[in-house]
Amino acid sequence: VPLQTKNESWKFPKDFWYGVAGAAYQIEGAVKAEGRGPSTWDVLTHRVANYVVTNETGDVADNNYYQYKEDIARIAALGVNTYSFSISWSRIQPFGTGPVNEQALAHYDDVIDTCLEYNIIPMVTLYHWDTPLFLQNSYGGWLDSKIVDDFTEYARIVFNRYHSKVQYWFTVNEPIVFCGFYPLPKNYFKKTDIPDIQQKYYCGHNVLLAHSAAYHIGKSLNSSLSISVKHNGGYKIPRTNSSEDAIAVQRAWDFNEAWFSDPLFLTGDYPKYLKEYLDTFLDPFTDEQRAQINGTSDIYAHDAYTSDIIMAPDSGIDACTKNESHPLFPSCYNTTKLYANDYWALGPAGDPGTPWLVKATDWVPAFLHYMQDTWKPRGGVAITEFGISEPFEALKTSLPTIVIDPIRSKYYVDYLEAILMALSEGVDVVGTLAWSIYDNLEWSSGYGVKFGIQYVNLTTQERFFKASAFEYVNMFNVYLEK
Ligand code: GBH
Repeated sequence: VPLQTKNESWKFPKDFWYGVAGAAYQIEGAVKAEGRGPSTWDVLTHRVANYVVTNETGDVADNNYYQYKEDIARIAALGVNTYSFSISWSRIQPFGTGPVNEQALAHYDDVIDTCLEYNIIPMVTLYHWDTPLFLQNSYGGWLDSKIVDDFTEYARIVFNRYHSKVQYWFTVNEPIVFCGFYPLPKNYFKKTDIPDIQQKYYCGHNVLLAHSAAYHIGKSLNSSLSISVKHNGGYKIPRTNSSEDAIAVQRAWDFNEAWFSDPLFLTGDYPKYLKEYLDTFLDPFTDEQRAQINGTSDIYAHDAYTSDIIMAPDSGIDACTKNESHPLFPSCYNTTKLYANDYWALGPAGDPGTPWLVKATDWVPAFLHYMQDTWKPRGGVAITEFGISEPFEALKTSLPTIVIDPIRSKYYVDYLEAILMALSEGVDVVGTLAWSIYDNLEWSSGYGVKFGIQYVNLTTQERFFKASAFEYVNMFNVYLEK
């Protein structure tokens, strides 16, 4: 009888990076400080009633703009080795184009230098959803190809300033998500003639051009930089083994991850089914553009929180086309996606505030294999966000300084074990980033949905570790190759 389980030999490689992540608008606050210009999110939070369910804003958030030194010291003390944050474009260029704000550049210099002092690897995301308002209102932001040059110029400024200190870069966070914000609420932003259902794809088109242009600028400054897009989505599991569900799964990949991953890693162009659809209203990429886009992502960076069950509609895989003008109209895909919570017991139900997220850690090895085998990233696969929200009130213990969060702890332990298993099976996983460094503005869900491995008292701005922070780092104490 074998006494040892196979995890005897499990190891994270020596150079594995393991850290925590946050994003500018969700944590910084200080929205009017040191020359910051407004972004789309200032309008969404201040002007659009109930866009954030609680009508909360990022005005103060976690006060990270002022407490970053304490924040970095705390994560260093915890024992992780990486901090991933985003830069606010409208701090660097208050109008998104034109004048550069030296105070903001000096601020992020200090954030980066503080990381380096503590031996924390800084990772920078250029854009995590906060479009400078001037760009949104002058030409529609990501809907217009003008943003390609503006983003490229912004990237040039930031790469120029920090390329000798920062090795890991992400240009844009989750384009599927922020392109999906379009159409933005009417009457608050510049009007556009692009039909609602096409807007997200115009956005995606400009994202691919802007990202790839920025990539080439970064690489020309320093060819050893690692520059990637942060992808997102769930692993796609067919509801049954029917051939229709298999088609539904393939469509789901095509209209989500592959929308950006196939152009970046494989072909410079969209996956087949998506391309057929997009060619009905977008100019196809030119040969030159395809050459510019192809190969411009070093790691397959995925924010992989969960899995989704995918099925063909009850009325058949093509039933959704009946009243549509094109056989691959994306509603075909939309009607096939089911939240795991509702349809299949993948794991314990999550926070009611995040119905899209269940703990589906059993599927992580298959997911990692799929990413590596499908997109073959030269820099390996990384989980650049993972985590689970857990309501706080029920979890507060009598101790004043620690929060017990068993659902999150179990999620991190099981997820990291699944990564160890995938590593032992040959998947080149290079790092993980826990979302999030602490509870923060969970976008339109407000502050009540809590993903942090630290709790923040938003009145006093005091930080408290949760138990999951220690569980997370302990996995590396135990399994990191010495
Ligand atoms: C990440 O997105 C973000 O990068 C990060 O800023 C955020 O705080 C974190 O997740 C936690 O949510 O409400 O049913 O329409 C993860 C991908 C895509 C998951 C949008 C939630 C909305 C589902 N997210 N999705 S629904």
